[in-house]
Amino acid sequence: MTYKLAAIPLIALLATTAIVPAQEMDKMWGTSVVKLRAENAKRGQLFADGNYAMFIHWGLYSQLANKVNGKTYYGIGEWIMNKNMANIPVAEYKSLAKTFNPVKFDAMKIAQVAKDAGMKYIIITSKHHDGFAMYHSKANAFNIVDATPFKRDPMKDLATACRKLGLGFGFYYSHNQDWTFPGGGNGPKTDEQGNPATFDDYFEKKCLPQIKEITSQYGPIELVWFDTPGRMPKKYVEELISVVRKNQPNALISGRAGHGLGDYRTLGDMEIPRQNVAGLWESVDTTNDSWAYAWYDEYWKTPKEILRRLISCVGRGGTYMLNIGPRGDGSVPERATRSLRHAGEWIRRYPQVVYAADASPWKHALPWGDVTVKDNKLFLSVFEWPTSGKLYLPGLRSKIISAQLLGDKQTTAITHQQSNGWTIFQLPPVAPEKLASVIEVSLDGHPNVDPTLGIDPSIKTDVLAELAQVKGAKLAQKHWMEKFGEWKCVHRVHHWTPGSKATWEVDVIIPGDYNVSLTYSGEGRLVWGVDIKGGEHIQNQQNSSHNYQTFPIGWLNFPKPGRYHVSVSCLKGNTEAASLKAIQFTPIP
Ligand code: FHN
Repeated sequence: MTYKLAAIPLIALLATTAIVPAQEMDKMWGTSVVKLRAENAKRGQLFADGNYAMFIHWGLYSQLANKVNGKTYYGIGEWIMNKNMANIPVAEYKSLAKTFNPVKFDAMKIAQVAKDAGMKYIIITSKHHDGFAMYHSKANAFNIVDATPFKRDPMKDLATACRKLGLGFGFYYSHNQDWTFPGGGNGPKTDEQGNPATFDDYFEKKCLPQIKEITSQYGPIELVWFDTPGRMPKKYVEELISVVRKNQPNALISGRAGHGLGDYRTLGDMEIPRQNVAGLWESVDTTNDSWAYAWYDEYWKTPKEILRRLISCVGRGGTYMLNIGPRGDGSVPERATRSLRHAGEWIRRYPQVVYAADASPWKHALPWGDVTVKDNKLFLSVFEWPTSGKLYLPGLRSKIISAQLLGDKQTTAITHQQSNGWTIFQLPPVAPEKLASVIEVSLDGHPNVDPTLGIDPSIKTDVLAELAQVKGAKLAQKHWMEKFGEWKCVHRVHHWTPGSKATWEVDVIIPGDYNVSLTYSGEGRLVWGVDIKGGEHIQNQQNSSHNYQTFPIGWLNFPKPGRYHVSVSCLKGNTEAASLKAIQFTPIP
């Protein structure tokens, strides 16, 4: 049988540089909320306890490293054969197998990097959209053992290495898309003899048998990570899931299996949520910009960025899976390893901040960092150390039993005081840690918090548009690609109409003037107004560009401590196109 791809086919969707509607992203990623069933939580013990995993994109495409016939293609490397990248014909792409010989692949070394990084399991591409199996598949000869000079199954080595080091192991599998097998999603429409091929052909001859293989040849695995279900009919997904359940009853299945049939939800690629997300979920991200190795891609995440993104995920209630893309020879780029290990050393000093930690009761990050929780303890990870010597924590209602600044060598008790519903911790002038310092706050019970946004009196407070109440304009998430396949997303307020506004309730501890700026994109000059309900109004004209940029608006006065409603309106210019991402308040010293 055949099935029709959507009105906006997946491939066209990925080719677009424009904003992609949220429903289409949902169809591509299958990110619609997965029902949290009790058994999911049980299966997901490693996932929920671990909170941090390694993703690996490695395949034939890694050999090309985004360069074909001397030309460099910018974007996600595993898509190199696609027509939006180098457009490599199927036969030509398949012949790459003849030269694929990853002699530098060292499974133990990779597993050790994951271990040193503090990751708890590894998920690797067993077959990506290109259809090449990175394991020994009896079902299809286009695989690393039968089609390459390497002739070995590196997945066996990696599964063994993970087990030796006490790491979980699992497979990525592209179940819908297969660009080289007749009938596969976005693949050839006819077989070698020119006969029409159907999705059924691909499913029965390749996909289903390969799922049986990867779930039966590598011992117990923790996870099967299906991807891009597109509009794959439900019956196929159900069949695959029943195979996984039968062969690996304890393995989790990613939400991208489709039709809400997975065990948990995977957010959009490279998406770190800004507000707490309920249920079992993960964010997937990569150490540079591409998933698979790309020779030019040297834009690495620093150890601090890795920790910030990891702790943001844990703080929002989820799990973080961070990708590396080994080279075609199997080696791993050193800069990725270095950043991962460096961040891992920090995690080893503060495991309680990350593993089995619960979401922040503030429900969003705070200006200086983030909060994670374990039982009656709060862990404040301070990424921006306040030079004022005071750390301001808004809205904590629970009684504090003790507060201490954790350190590698010593733990220092710190004092605190309460003022207008805020807790102010007295800190030494110099942070004990370079990446993030941790304050452990023990409470007399489970944390009780008022999550109202606080305006920090010592550092800049960035208040996101997605936390606003919006009237007369639209608040929606927007996804777009920076480079091909490099997804970005933002929640923004747009389509401003006369009288429309975005309003936040904020809590001020120290009254006075604050410098207000707005982060937005748009066309031409725009006039923005910022109001305090019952108080001051300021407005200003600034330019705009298609990229989100921050522009100053002016000073705004909060006359006394307490609660305020602050509103932003787009008053003049192309208000339809104006897209507000955030408002910032910077204290004036
Ligand atoms: O198309 C794939 C892409 O190549 C990569 O594997 C990512 C990882 O999440 N998943 C798909 C796009 O969302």
